[in-house]
Amino acid sequence: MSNLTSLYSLEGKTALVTGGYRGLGLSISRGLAGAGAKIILNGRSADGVEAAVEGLRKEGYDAHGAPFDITDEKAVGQSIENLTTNIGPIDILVNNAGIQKRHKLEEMPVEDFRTVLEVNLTAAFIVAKAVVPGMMEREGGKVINICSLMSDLARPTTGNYAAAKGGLRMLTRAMAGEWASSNIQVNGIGPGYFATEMTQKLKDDPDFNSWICGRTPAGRWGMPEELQGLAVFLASGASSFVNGQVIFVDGGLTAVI
Ligand code: GCO
Repeated sequence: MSNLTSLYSLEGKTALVTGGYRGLGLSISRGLAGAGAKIILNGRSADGVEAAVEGLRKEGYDAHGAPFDITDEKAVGQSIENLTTNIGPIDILVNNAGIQKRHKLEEMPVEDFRTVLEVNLTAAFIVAKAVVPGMMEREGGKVINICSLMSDLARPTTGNYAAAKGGLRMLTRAMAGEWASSNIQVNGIGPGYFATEMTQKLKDDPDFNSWICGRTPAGRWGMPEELQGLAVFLASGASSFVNGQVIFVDGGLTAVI
């Protein structure tokens, strides 16, 4: 294996991907597995996690399931302890899980604001807080926070999501600042518009689809596999001196007005 190829290898590494059983999380999980990582897929749906694990195993990957509620600090702590004992220490954490509850702000139930912040932002803190002590003991690790184009830009009806993803961008910087000295690199990925379960209704809307294709310099929606290369880079030794950055994978959308 050439030195450069080994730089991107995840052989011998274990990655936990929250919300990793579907959508962008599953695509990222497949990319990390393809680079050699042992993959642990998290999700609230035990059936969904099991199906995704079976699928990755059929593709020849070393995949495991971990259905737990990432917003429940006690459940997270217990799950991370069990995973470390039964599968091995977690070298790579991808905080991917996220939900949307779209409303006009003035009509948004406070509960929907709270829930989106809880899942998309606070949970990233809860899971990282449970995983990072082990990384510190082993003097190294990787945390990848799945931010969004909405870490920088908002659009009507997504104020809770934009607030959460904007916070996640700053939390990424805060984590990087506090954990870099332990050789833990924390960075973010900011997806633009990708066709997933969460956005299918938007993509099926001719007016919205036309707007996004016009607003995005690449003139199209992203394909979930187009996140895999950056995920592998940020999870590997190739990014050992990259800290606190959010890199947008958005066809140029955030680069232009
Ligand atoms: C929306 C979309 C967006 C994107 C997401 C990509 O309602 O406009 O759900 O929020 O999907 O931000 O990162």
